[in-house]
Amino acid sequence: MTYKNPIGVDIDLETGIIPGSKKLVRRLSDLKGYFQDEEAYEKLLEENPIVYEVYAIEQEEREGDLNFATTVLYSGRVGREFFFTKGHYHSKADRAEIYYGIRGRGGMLLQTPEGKAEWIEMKPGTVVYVPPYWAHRTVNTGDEPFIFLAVYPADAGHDYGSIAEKGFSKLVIEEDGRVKLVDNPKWKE
Ligand code: S6P
Ligand code: ZN
Repeated sequence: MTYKNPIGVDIDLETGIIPGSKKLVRRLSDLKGYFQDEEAYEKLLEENPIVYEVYAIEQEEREGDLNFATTVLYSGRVGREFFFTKGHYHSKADRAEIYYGIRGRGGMLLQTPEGKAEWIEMKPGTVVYVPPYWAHRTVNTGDEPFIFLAVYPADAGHDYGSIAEKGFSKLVIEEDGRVKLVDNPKWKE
């Protein structure tokens, strides 16, 4: 039997950086078709800001093993919609996940394949359990980077297809300085 070596790392709680991790950058141009307000999207595309960065330590896709990653989701809006991550189901749909809030304010939008949505507010210290089968997307509703840790099965994988195509049944928007969830007019089951 050969054993893997344990890992201990310190997350930089200001920047979200995990030493030795693999970095992924998502700019606004990577999120084409995701936001409701296409005009506002095209306008902001001139700047093409970074929407989020992911710092991941991942293992081979094997049952029983775990990956972990921080996400740094920047503050911003496209029209009235707050910046968000793409959102996904897991390729192995029954794989669950744990999130832990590190910095900033935001929340998680979750959804069953039938479109039943849940919104869970997150701040530093909040733990969110993502049950099997639920799609999940994080949203920055604050004015500083929203940073969190995710721990997920190494064989979970990401299924972006259906969210890229249909989105979530709810939109998270700003209205009169408040965070509001409204029905997505484009949602179809
Ligand atoms: C992985 C976990 C997170 C996200 C990250 C970016 O299962 O849920 O690390 O990958 O927050 O979001 P997305 O939807 O672009 O993968
Ligand atoms: Zn996930």
